Amino acid sequence: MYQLYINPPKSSWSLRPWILLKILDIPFEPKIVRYLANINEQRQQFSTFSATAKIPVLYDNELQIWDSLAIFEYIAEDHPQVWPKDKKARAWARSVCAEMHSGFEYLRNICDFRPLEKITLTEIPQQLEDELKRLNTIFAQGLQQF
Ligand SMILES: N[C@@H](CCC(=O)N[C@@H](CS)C(=O)NCC(=O)O)C(=O)O
Repeated sequence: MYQLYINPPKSSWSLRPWILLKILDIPFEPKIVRYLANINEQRQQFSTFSATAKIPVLYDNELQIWDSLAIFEYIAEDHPQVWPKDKKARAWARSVCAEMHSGFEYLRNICDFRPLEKITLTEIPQQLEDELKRLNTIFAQGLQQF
């Protein structure tokens, strides 16, 4: 069975493969890890199971996959329902995932992932506004096309 190292309430990166496995009903063992106040200690601890000392990390027996998008692709090899069947829809889905994976810097930094807290912004910089618009476009396009 897969093992997935995650910190669910604190890490949006962790939630991505967790949601995927849950939605597709793929059995896995969650390995819950916690952030430490001392980042050096945390990295030392995380490096015992993660090549980058970051999470999420998936294990398939002794094989380690240490990046969320790589985890999706690895799971897709045995579970083709991860990506849409239709080639065009698949290309769109992959583009959106890659865009989210490597972009949205302002959203990520300004709207830090803290689902249990309310964050009040005193201003919305133009770059954040642009990223939010882009996000809305992606959702609208996806819903309309597929
Ligand atoms: N590109 C990586 C990013 C992983 C990442 O940044 N994880 C954060 C969790 S939110 C982390 O472990 N940070 C700890 C650190 O930076 O030392 C992925 O997609 O898995």
